[in-house]
Amino acid sequence: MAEIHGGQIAARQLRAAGIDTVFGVVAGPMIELFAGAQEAGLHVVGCRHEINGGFMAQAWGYQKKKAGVLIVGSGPALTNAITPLYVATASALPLVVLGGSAFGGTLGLGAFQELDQLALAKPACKWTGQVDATARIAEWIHLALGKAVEGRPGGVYLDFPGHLVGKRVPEEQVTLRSAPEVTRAFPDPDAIARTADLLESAERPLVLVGKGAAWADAGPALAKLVDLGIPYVTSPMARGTLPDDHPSFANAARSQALAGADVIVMFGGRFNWIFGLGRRFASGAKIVQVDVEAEEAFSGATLTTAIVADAAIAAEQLGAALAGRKLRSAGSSWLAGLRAAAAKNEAGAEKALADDSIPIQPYRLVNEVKAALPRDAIVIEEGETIMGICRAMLPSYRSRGRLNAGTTGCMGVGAPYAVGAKLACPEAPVVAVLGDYAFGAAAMCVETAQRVGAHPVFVVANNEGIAGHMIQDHMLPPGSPRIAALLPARYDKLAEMVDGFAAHVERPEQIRPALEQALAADRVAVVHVRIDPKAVRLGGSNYLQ
Ligand SMILES: Cc1ncc(C[n+]2csc(CCOP(=O)(O)OP(=O)(O)O)c2C)c(N)n1
Repeated sequence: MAEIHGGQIAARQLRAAGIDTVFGVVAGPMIELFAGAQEAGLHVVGCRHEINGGFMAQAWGYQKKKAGVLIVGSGPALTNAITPLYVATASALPLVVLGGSAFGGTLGLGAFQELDQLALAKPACKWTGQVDATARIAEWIHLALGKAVEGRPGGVYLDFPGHLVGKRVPEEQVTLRSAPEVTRAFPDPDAIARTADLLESAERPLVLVGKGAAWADAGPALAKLVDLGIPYVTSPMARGTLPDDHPSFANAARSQALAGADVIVMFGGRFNWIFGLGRRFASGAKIVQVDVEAEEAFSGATLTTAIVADAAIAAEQLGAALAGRKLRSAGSSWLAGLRAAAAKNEAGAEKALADDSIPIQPYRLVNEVKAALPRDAIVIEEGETIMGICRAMLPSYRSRGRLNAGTTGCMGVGAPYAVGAKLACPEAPVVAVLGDYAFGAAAMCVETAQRVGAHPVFVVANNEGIAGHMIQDHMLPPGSPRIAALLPARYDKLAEMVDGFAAHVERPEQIRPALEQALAADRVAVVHVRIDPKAVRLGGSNYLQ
């Protein structure tokens, strides 16, 4: 009777669920899982740190609309995976961590890497489980993959007690599970009819778009709504769900839009700090929220109605309900006023965008990236100063094509997100504009990227520190040792280290050719741009808004 070990069972279930790529750092007691995955023909991406692997996996999963899978060993390997689990859950990205833990039979005695891994993972996860028998591994993986992607996506941890991993069981005892068809949540027709009436009679309607709408691929359905002349504002990562050159796109007049609207319909986003905790609206404004989770109805925003539904289906039905009706706001000055405000806000940065100075000003760098950016690019931005400027200035035209520090503002996500996204979408140009701190926090991803044949372009905006020298010079004691300012290191050397494409840029006119060569290089690319350490973003911090 043929016997198979736990790693082979896991790999077969992953394969059956349509997972062809997994991420991880090879470690005990999970070596059999890596071996099983390779034997089953999965692409196993060996990462340089579990935190990077967890971010790669969640970006891969977000692009593929599947669970991103990270395999880690016990003890410190698992603690390293807690941050990506927390980020995945907070940012609603699909991640499954399969973590080995110490062998049963020795627990309590100081076993190697002994740790209550489930307890540690729990607050960072939407679901946790622990394998209780080798023959049930397929079933546990089936559960974990489903929990990560259904409802609101998030982080899931499945613990593998070490002694169950290498154990062999007769093949007949193993049953692979197949995923059920999960229908998408349809909205209450009555609530849709009432929301359509609200939008029809609104003087200043506004649509808000969150990452749930991107996950639901709601762009075409949302277009039917905003094409009626309704302005819309997106969360930073929902950019591109509708192309940013849509005439109703109002992110550049976001404050005016939020404060001025009298009817707001939110699709797939949460009223957390990213939308001002739901407190930025005019008093008396009517707010309808469409979300797959009913509990989201209770937040800082005072809702008129919460519609529990898939964002694409709700948008489609709302569009159908409004077809042929004339909105009261049509032809009014509401959309035109926001467009004018957006143009004025954008004009405020015009001089900075064209600045010829040396050292290079960050707005000029971002303007050059914008000019070189292919329309189908996946764009990633990270840092404090540079992320804020990219968010304001770089467009997105592709659904799920925008990734950044997200709900948790976590630094160190940008480089691994770029690798994970590139592995999921090899045909897409992937451009990650990262601060020097942000890039440095995950810089070994350059080696991983080159080794696994994922070739993003990393643009390192080097202003020599955390928010350049701003914090060091103005917020820390004068003359104190440098803790926020960093050395003017040559990060392009990291690309040279692995025979990637490296460019070092100090003058504005060198930026575009370097970017164009990097995009065409077919190797991992680091375009290192020295920018003014004293330069700040117009308009203040990303996190204190
Ligand atoms: C994991 C984590 N640690 C620390 C911070 C605090 N923090 C916010 S922005 C930032 C770095 C910004 O510097 P850089 O990436 O060089 O971009 P710049 O602001 O200089 O453009 C840090 C450390 C954080 N957000 N996340």
